[in-house]
Amino acid sequence: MQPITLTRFLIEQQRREDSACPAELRLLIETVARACKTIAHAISKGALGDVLGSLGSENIQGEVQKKLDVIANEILLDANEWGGHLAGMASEEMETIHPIPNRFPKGEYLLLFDPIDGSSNIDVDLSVGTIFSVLRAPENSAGRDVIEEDFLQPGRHQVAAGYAIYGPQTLLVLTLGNGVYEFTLDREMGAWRMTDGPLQIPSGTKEVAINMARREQWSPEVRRYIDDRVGCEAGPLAGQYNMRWTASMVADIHRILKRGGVFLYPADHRQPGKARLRLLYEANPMSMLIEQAGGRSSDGATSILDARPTSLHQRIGVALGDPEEIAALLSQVA
Ligand code: FDP
Repeated sequence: MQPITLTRFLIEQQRREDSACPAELRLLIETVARACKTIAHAISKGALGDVLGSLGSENIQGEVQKKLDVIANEILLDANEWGGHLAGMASEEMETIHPIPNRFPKGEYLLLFDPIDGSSNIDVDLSVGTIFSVLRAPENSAGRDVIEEDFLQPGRHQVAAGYAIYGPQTLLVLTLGNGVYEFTLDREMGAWRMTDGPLQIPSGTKEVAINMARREQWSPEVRRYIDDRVGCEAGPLAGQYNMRWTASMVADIHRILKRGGVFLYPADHRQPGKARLRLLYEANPMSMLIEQAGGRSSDGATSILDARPTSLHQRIGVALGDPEEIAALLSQVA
């Protein structure tokens, strides 16, 4: 028998007595998943589809936009605008929020996304992904256009989060707040089929993902934690740990969900507020997935899911993965 489809999984979630998946959310997730299929198709064309390379423009973060960043952003906007499930969207690639235009019916959800995460990998045929987060629009936004403040909710308020990973297989990894499930794209049938879940991060895996080239930005505590594991010659942990860094958060987090270990992108301890990863559409959805799979998230002080956002493109220091590794990291800080 074939594994169940995403559609069936979502309908079964909707039918549960303690359902956290009303029909509108189900349709929204189906729409995002459909858009990810379209993105996967565009990526797979590569040079033949003229989708590789840069556009010469910069996004709000001051980063050079790849053609696929813009293509994927458009695909997600077009797919989600007219369905009636959303009040607005926000994206890494757009300076301001995108309220649903008045010509379409509006719904009660907000969708935030990073259309292509790990963009530096696109042109060299390594894994990239799409990350998404779903929030409920605040009650006081009913009857008016949503504004940026409506999106500034802690990650704990997310009602769904997930990513698609475009790698050797195309996968969708999803949580609705009761476990994490993996679906593989069945290209012949055009369906997402469940291939794993509920995922539980394997404990005790001695793998660390961090960009060692940023060492000068790390606090003394992060340096100690890393030096004990991958820089040590004689300490008690010598020779036990391995390093992995793909420069694609989706790929690194997927490996941790499946195989264990820890992912770090610390804030720059020399400049308060300076960090690499974006809170609302990168750190929050990944933290929800990691915590739902038995892992832990931390910004160095609290769970990332409790961080209070103050702006749409805010950045944050990130530690995600095996709870024992996060505890070991935090014990350096205490
Ligand atoms: P990218 O900007 O290429 O989309 O989103 C930030 C991110 O990728 C993460 O996916 C990745 O983990 C990180 O940046 C890569 O950072 P480095 O350039 O420091 O390797």
